[in-house]
Parts: sequence; structure tokens; C-alpha cells
Amino acid sequence: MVWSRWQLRKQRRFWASAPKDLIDEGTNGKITQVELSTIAGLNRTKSFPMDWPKGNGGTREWTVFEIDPADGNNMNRGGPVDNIETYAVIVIEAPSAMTSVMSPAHDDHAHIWINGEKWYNNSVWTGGAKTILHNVEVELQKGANVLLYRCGEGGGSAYFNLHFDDATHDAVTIYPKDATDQQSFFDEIAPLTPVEPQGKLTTTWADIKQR
Ligand SMILES: [Ca+2]
Ligand SMILES: [Ca+2]
Repeated sequence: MVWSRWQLRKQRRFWASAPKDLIDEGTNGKITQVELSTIAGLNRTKSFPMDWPKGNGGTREWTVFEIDPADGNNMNRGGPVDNIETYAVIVIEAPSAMTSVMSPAHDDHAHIWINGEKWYNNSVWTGGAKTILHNVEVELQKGANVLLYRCGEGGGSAYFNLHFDDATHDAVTIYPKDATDQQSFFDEIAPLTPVEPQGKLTTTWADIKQR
């Protein structure tokens, strides 16, 4: 699976930062993380860099990056290895509205938004690379669905990944597809039809409780 992503260093651990909107902070209010999980918000990232204060990891503009699903440290890309948060985005082009089963595996606190709605919030490590503990039904709409995956890494391994059920993978096209950088990613999603706005603010569909 290919991801475009930000990797952000934090000064505090994820349990303190999870309630914070680091996209809002990193862009000085230009965009929120909820807005980033929409085509309109994603397109707005063309026009400004992420600009962090000193001691917070510096500027970290996003790029296209393919994670290795078998690598338990696939969040690490040459930056700090602990106390970081990563934001990753994919665009899922669906031929029709569909109910899909989403299966994330991840480190220490994961949040997933689709089309401006929060579908997943789990503060507990799922146990290792490719280890799935939660299969979550999500609604994809006809057109270009945006999925935003935020993952906090507190220590040890630093992992995130997800897959959908086979029927979904057979039906949809996931972007980045052939893109290798920001420009080619925007070029390949430009012809896609955005999903219809849902007309409601973020709702947390599933709050996964500690087992
Ligand atoms: Ca680590
Ligand atoms: Ca960890």
C-alpha cells in the first residue's frame, strides 16, 4: 500500500497529544485534520508547507511513500524513532456506495477519518505487524473517498497499516497508484469525482475501548 504522509515529531507523548489537532497546529490554523480527510482539504495542502516551531521536528512537508506491511518500524523514515505522530492519506475511488470492512494494525494510538468523519479511535497497540484485532465496518461513497490515518508512536516499534475486505479491494482503486511525489499524486487524483459532502461534522462512529 502506498501512502502520502506527514511525519511529525512531538514534544509530548501521544497520550497527551492525541486530543490535539497537529495539522491545525502545524499549519497555523490553515487546515484541520478533519478537513484534511476531504478532497477539498487535501487539495489545499498544495498551497502551504507544514511549518513547525524549533524543537518540534522542523518542516515536514508530505510526500508519497510506500510502507512495508511486514516492517514493524514502517513509521520511521530517518526521523526520530519515538514520540512521533504520522499522518497518512490515501484516496479510495469507489464505483458505487458500499459498506466495507476496514482492518487496521497499528502502534500506540490510531485515529482514522474518512470523508470528514471519524471512524476509528484506538489508544491501544494492536500487537505487532499485520496483527488485526478490530474489523470495522465503514461506509464508502461513490467517487473519491479520502482516508486519513493518524498514528502515534510512544516507544519501541512504530507500525501502521490497514487493509479492506477482498470485495472492496476488487472494486476500488487506491491512490497514490503510480505517483511518486506530491505533484504526480495530485495529477492522478485530479480527474476523480469527489464524493458528495455529507453535511455533518465529525462523528466518532466507533470508540474502541481498551480490552
Ligand atoms: Ca520507536
Ligand atoms: Ca510503539
